[in-house]
Amino acid sequence: MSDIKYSFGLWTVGWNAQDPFGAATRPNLDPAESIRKLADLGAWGFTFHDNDVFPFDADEAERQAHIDSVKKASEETGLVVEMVTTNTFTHPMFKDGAFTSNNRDVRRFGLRKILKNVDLAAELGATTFVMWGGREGTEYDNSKDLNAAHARYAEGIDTVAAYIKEKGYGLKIALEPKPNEPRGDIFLPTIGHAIALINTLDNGDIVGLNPETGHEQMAGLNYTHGLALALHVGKLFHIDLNGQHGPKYDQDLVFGHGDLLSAFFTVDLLENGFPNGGPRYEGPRHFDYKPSRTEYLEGVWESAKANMETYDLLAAKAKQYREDSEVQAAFEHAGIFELGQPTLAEGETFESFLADRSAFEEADVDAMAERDYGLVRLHQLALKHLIG
Ligand code: 3MF
Ligand code: MG
Ligand code: MG
Ligand code: MG
Repeated sequence: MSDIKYSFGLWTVGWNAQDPFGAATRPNLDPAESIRKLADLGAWGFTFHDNDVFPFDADEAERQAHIDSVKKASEETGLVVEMVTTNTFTHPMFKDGAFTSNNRDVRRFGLRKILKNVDLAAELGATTFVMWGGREGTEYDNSKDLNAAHARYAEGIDTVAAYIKEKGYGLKIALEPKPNEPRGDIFLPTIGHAIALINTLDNGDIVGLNPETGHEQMAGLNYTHGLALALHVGKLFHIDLNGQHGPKYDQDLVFGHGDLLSAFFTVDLLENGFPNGGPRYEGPRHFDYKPSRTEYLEGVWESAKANMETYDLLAAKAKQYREDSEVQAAFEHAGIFELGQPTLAEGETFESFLADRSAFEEADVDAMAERDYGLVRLHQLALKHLIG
């Protein structure tokens, strides 16, 4: 495996493949065993929900024993706990949400569960705290006061952020948008929605995003564009990589096993950055996928390996693509470097801009209309690098 920092959620390889229509097809795995196995496969880190490691109803001694077992595996293998997240979706009490439940007692319980897990995340040295509001949403538009629901969501996130600051923890919160499933409509369905709410928070400086490939594609959106916006506004704190075939249920396929061309451009952005420079993602390449229900244990580890292998292959292809002089010439021809130039000249005033007759009155609009950008040729060059 390459020196890229790969990490996996313990709930990914640990999924026993129970789905809404059928029973588990695999046994539950011991988290410590999964950590050892992931280390053998070449991973760098792992992540987990509180209840991936200990049961919801564990008493303090039981909880600590489970945490100690994971800690030991982490220390023995050198695998880093880079992110921790909280399960506020499995227990029936969360059926109407955690931060946005109509029931205030549920909201207070959910907040306490999350704060307790923030303490654990800090103790284990994690740097990111993900919040996926899986049950924050509705099936029916009259189920909630939708303004109050967004206010309670913001209150919940802001309270967790304030707690992190008060404790002096080195943690940042990353919200994970998803349009639907398990709720009919989930609040903060896309990267853009989440950014809008983050901008209203008192402690929004430590709140960003954990976009998932499949979640954006479920909404019919372009994952790479979403990552670009999040980078542009300084909010790409973490990522969930996986595979998805367009708008349908959340498939959580191996990275690259869905829209391969999209995966290529995602890797190109992550590994090579924007063509004109700009903000870069420095965090781990984190996979949130599910070994398909048809696989048994061998298939679990094959599929885990496939995520890293696919990413490595795409990273190598993307490097060759960027280093290809024909591609660079096609970038130039397409105006990709020209887009890096500000539209107004440095220090240009409205007066000088309005006086520039070449920009408007005497502009050659026919020449502009007839320009051939060569974008199909450029895309074909990418395709040749990918499959040639
Ligand atoms: C659901 C998800 C979640 C989140 C996780 C936070 C169970 O579609 O993607 O995985 O990623 O809760 O990291
Ligand atoms: Mg998901
Ligand atoms: Mg998914
Ligand atoms: Mg996810």
